[in-house]
Amino acid sequence: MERTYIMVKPDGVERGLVGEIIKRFEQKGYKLQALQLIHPTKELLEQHYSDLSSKPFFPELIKYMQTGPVVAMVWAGKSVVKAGRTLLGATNPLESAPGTIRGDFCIDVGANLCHGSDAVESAEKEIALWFPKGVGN
Ligand code: RTP
Repeated sequence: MERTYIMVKPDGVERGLVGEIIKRFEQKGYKLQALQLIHPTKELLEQHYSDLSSKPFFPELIKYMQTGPVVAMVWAGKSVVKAGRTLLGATNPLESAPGTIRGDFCIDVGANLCHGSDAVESAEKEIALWFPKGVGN
């Protein structure tokens, strides 16, 4: 069964959108396999976003991701990686379609509520990084 790593970022937790985001994945038909509230360290975030380390916004991104706890989740089901990204919407919320999470609830790329793995391989890497003890299934 395909799996993806979905994370509600600090702004999503702060704004009380955890339930709304979970609801959309459940409604679509996906299964929640693991969930944890985490206060991520700088080291964990730098590993998670290592592909972006040369980007000018990297320091800002790492700082924003430490402004509060995140909700780390593993979701499973048919084509969940691609369909999960569709549920989240485009990275820049000004380009996310209405009906998507980012399209409905935010306007700032630097506070875009949620993260979703972009490929099956990165999903498995991210799940191993955020759930080092496994997901319990
Ligand atoms: P994510 O990993 O959070 O799901 O986002 P993504 O794949 O859609 O986008 P990516 O290019 O990997 O960027 C990761 C996160 O960095 C922030 N970002 N800021 N200021 C900027 O121009 C900028 N560009 C990206 C966003 O929070 C984005 O989700």
